[in-house]
Amino acid sequence: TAETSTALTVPKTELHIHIEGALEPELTFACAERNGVTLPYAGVEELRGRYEFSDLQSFLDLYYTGMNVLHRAEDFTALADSYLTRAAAQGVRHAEIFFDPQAHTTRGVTLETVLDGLEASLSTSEERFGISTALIACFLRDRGSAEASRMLDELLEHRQRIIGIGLDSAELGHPPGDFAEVFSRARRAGLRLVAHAGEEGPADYVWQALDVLGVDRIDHGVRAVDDPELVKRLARDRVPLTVCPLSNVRLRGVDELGQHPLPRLVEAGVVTTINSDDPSYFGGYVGDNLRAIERELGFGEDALREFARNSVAAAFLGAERRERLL
Ligand code: ES4
Ligand code: ZN
Repeated sequence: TAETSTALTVPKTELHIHIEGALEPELTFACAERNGVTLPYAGVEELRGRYEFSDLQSFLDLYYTGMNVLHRAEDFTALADSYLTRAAAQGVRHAEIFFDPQAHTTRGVTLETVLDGLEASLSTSEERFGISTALIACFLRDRGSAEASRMLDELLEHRQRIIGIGLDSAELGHPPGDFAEVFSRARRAGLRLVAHAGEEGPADYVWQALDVLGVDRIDHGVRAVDDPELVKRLARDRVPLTVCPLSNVRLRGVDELGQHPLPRLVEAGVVTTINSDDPSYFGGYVGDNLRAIERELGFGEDALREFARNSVAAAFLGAERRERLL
């Protein structure tokens, strides 16, 4: 039953969750009301009804529009609390949470407001929800490397508030190699590095993320299955992939869950982890993703536990917390 399924009960670490993608329609409307924003939807059900996507860009359009209701620090606090509440209900014990600074600063919300708001929730996540948390700031690759470089300067003024940087948004035409200088500066500042690659983009973008950026993990990476040499490299070097099965289906990266490349990656010995990406938009939180692959791809209890162990191993954690999660 749902109550006892391993998918729900196994202690989980989540490594690929965009906090702005945890914005549920109810909170969108609540923030709109208190901030005097008029939404082009009659209500929660109409908004949720728009969550039908043909590709990554069709999702991003709605995602960036949705977050326009986030203005004050309290809005970001409520967003993080909403995520923690749902994640705790699905057994999450540790979460490394992405946020998109440029999606806010470019519309007049300061980095400080975003960080203050998120931290007001996350700084007590362990006491309140049993979930340790850390923040990863992602650059919007479609806005280019010059803007990313300026945002890194600003982030470095808050160096101690984030554990790493990432690279997200529209992938095609925006290869990782463009961000070589930004990532090398971040590395020198002691930040951990991740990048979305091989979500819609080709296997070559995964190679660039590895060889040019030197990332610690690849976000998505599913297109690696098109390149046997790349699969071998990922397996040999134990580079973790943060796979998001329901996201790939909703954004039409795969036709249906039963066709997902995850089993091929696992079979080839690639270290894979299961994550929710944008849980409000893609039909579920991390436990829902695990239940879906259990049902549609036939992964059993041992496999689900292995995904959870892989996530703990791939997390940017100190030895003490890591031990407690195993
Ligand atoms: C994202 Cl699914 C996905 N891909 C790329 N960038 C993103 N930002 C938020 N969700
Ligand atoms: Zn993502």
